[in-house]
Amino acid sequence: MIATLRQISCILTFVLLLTACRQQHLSSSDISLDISVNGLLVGQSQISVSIRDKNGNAIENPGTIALRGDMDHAGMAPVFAESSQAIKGVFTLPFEWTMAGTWILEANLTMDSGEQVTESFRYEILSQAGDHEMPTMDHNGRESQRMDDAERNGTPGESSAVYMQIENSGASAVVIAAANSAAAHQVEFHRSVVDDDIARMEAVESLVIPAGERLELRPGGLHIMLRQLKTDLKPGSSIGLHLELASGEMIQLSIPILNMLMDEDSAPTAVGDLVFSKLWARPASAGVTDHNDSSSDESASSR
Ligand SMILES: [Cu+2]
Repeated sequence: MIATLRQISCILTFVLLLTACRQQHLSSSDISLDISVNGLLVGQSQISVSIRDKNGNAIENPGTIALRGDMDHAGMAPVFAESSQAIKGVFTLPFEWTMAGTWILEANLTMDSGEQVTESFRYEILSQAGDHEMPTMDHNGRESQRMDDAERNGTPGESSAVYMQIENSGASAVVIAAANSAAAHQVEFHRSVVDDDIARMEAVESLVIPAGERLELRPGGLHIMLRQLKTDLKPGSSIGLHLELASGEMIQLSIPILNMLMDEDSAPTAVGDLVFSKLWARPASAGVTDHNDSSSDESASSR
């Protein structure tokens, strides 16, 4: 009897809370976020983000929208845009596609209540000159492809890139012959190159820092590629990176995982003649890999 009363009062409180919430603000689950892009060629475009409630009605002051565009390979620089001015529930933002290729556009709405709604979309951006290859998009008047969670978690996942500046104050050139990290199965030196507005990456055998010079690893240029990640790279965490010099010397660095590099993040590390600064790596999630751990547990228990 007491339990029943308590249950009833619980339900009542819940209903009251729900009603109160509904009156104050919309919850994030009541919101739908849609994107339309005016311009799918390299260069300036205009992106409209419309925020509607469940019934399709425009929401007057939805909050602040933040766009982040990433190319599907990790070596390129992301593009950002932000606006808190919506007209009849629609934000209109200028956005620049800096390269041709596949882009993942993430739209994040922060409501006045602090709640957030995030959706990701995939776009194929073509170069101005007119490409030979047709983009992989549907032709039903929708140029975007909403991504499901599995896709989102897998992309740009599995790979990330490490950036840094290396200064050589010594009298002879330093050659970094190899790199490895416990965070990835494969670590390679890459260079992002652009041919006819198409971005691609090519492998570089070693990193050479001439005497008295500085080598810059940055988005859109040289980078250290982490492939087949073993662990998720979460913003705020860090990973270890070993560099092997041609001289045989080993250098151990700690690389912070950052969404983007800020000045305050750069703490230089000096090793011999070299000074490493502006170290960072892109967040990414490890791909779906084999789960050998669980199978070994099984074989242990069956014995
Ligand atoms: Cu790369």
